[in-house]
Amino acid sequence: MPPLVTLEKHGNLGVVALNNPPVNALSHELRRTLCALLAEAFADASIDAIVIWCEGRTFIAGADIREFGKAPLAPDVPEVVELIDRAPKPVIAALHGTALGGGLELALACHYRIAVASARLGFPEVTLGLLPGAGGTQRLPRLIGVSAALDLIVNGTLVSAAKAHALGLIDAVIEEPLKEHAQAFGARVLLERRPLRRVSELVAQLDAPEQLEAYRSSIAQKHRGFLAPFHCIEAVRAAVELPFEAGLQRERELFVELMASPESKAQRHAFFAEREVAKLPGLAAETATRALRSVVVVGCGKRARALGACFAGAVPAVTLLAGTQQELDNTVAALGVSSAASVLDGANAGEGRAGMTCTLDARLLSEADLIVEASAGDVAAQRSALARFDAASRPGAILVSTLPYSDIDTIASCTGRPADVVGIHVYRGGAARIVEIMRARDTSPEVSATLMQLVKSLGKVPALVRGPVGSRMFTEYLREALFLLEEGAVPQQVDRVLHDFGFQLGPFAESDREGLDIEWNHRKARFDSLDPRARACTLLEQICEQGRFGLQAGAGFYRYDADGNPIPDPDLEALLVLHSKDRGVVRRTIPDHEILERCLFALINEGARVLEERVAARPLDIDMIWIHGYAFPVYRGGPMFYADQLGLAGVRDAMLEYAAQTRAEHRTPAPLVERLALGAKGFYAAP
Ligand code: 3H9
Repeated sequence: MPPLVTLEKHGNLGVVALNNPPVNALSHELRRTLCALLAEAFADASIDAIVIWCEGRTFIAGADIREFGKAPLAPDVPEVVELIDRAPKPVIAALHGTALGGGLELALACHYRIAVASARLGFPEVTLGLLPGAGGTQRLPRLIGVSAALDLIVNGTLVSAAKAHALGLIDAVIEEPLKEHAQAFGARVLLERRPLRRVSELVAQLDAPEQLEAYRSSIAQKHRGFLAPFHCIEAVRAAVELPFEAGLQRERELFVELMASPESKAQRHAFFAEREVAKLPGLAAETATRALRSVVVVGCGKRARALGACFAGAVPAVTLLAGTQQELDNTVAALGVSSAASVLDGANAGEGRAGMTCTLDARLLSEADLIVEASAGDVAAQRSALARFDAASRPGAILVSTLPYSDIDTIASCTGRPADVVGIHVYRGGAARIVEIMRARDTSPEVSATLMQLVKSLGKVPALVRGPVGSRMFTEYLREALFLLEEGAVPQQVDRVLHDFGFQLGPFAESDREGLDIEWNHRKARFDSLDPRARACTLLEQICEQGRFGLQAGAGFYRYDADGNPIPDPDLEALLVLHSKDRGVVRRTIPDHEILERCLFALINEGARVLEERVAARPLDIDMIWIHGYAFPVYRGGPMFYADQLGLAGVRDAMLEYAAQTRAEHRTPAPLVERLALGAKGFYAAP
């Protein structure tokens, strides 16, 4: 292995190169070697200035996150940074790739900073539930002012080299190759006898006396539930109110507090889970994939348009196949709209407009590499559609089902090529970052790998599963919420409790937004298999039978005003009261904590069943689906991580208690919950 750090002499310049792939994280061994070589360069009388740069694809991307939570080993990142600040000769940081977190802090302690044009700089610590803990919160406001510093630190925004230069964060944008131009810059610093510019010696000042309070109020709603953004503001306050050394100490205290917080633990878990989710055990990284040059999405409805817009970002030819002239005309008209409505919703809206066409010509099926069924509303229709595609398409074409609740094995079995069949589920009309890829029993690894690669190329996170996960868990969550309505709660109370927990929307507002017909159809399809209480809880059909299909229809669990804002509806509440009476249920005031626990535990319990049945391979797949698909608060780490933090014995006991209290059989803890609770284990430590 090449050394992690080297020191070369070029005339009177010392060039320190870091080489710690993939992202030059500041690991312990790297810090140790770096300090030793810096000390050597400081002591070497033949070296007048030092350039620090990195081999590989990036400058230092931060502290080594894998060391977090372990006993700190000296020298720590702040020690390295302060060593550079106190250097007796100019130190120049030469940046490329991403200079992030501790990496940018190291650069800020240097006396000059230069970057190539493609470099990006920032403090993403806040996304890990942390703050820059190696002087970043003290130096950045001193260098670029409080307002710009708050923006970078609190929002984790990355800036380009040009922007960084405009802000005064770097001294120059230089040409490539980096190493040579950095040395030339170093030589200039010496030639011009530029002074040692220590950022720590500058002064940070507020623009207005109430600036920090005003900023805090302005971010309160956006960062609701998170701890780190508010600690970041406090650290910046220290930069303006305290001398540098005392400010560093305050920053350290706040950093240590965050590091120990459940919020940061959950966010760090989410960081690694997001990278792990795409590496599925059993699907080798080198699995071959098929080329995707053309995709036909069959249908022109909401689902089809959302899928088409997604794919158009990554596949050269994406065509929506209309069933009728009317559909074709409507879709073409919708494609022409310039607002972000309909087709262009989602992250890839721009590309979607450029790359998508619509046709009536079904002969296109014979040329497609991927055919997506997005028009059928039930399993029978989906089966017959896939059988038709099977006959019409060429060998090797991949056939995709998109029903969120469908049994993918049943659908695949209606074709003569089950190895080529797979299901996908996009969330929030394709705007969510997660895509569930549902492989059937016989789906070939090549087909799974092709879909995983496609999803990654869309900038989204793929979760490879054996059947519906998110929607299946949502059904149980909603069912519990409906039982609460039956027992005495109203939608706005349940939604408020889940919103306060950290969801953007509670289960009723979420269902209204997605459309109640989806859950209703699913309920009808499996009515016979429901337990007696679920069958008797007919609230969903009563609401849908009134045409209240949710937000689009103007009413669902709420009524909606012209701007789509939900309004609690007395008619709905009257319906609830009548329903409870018919069922012989005496309505009661249900405490918030009961609402929260019953809804969350229903979710967790179904997650346990999903794991037990191996529909999801790992708890992290479920956590990613819920964080990205349903906006489960990332600072709680996802339902399975959260359950582990609560302790499964407590979850099991509470479920049994509620079951006894409300005599609801379905709340029996899943066998996996029982087993783990008995063994004092969690989902993430399951045998
Ligand atoms: C910090 O600096 C605290 C200080 O303020 C104070 C200290 C006292 N450490 O994302 P990728 C791994 S906090 C360890 O797939 P990309 C990553 O897990 C840190 N490992 O690549 C993955 O491993 P694997 C502040 C790290 O090109 C591999 O590298 N910095 C770290 O899509 C490739 O990553 C951050 O928060 C790390 N710091 O994106 C930056 N970073 O191959 C976090 C990455 O085993 N990192 N890995 O799955 C990123 O945002 C992206 O990784 C980056 C590259 C943009 C750099």
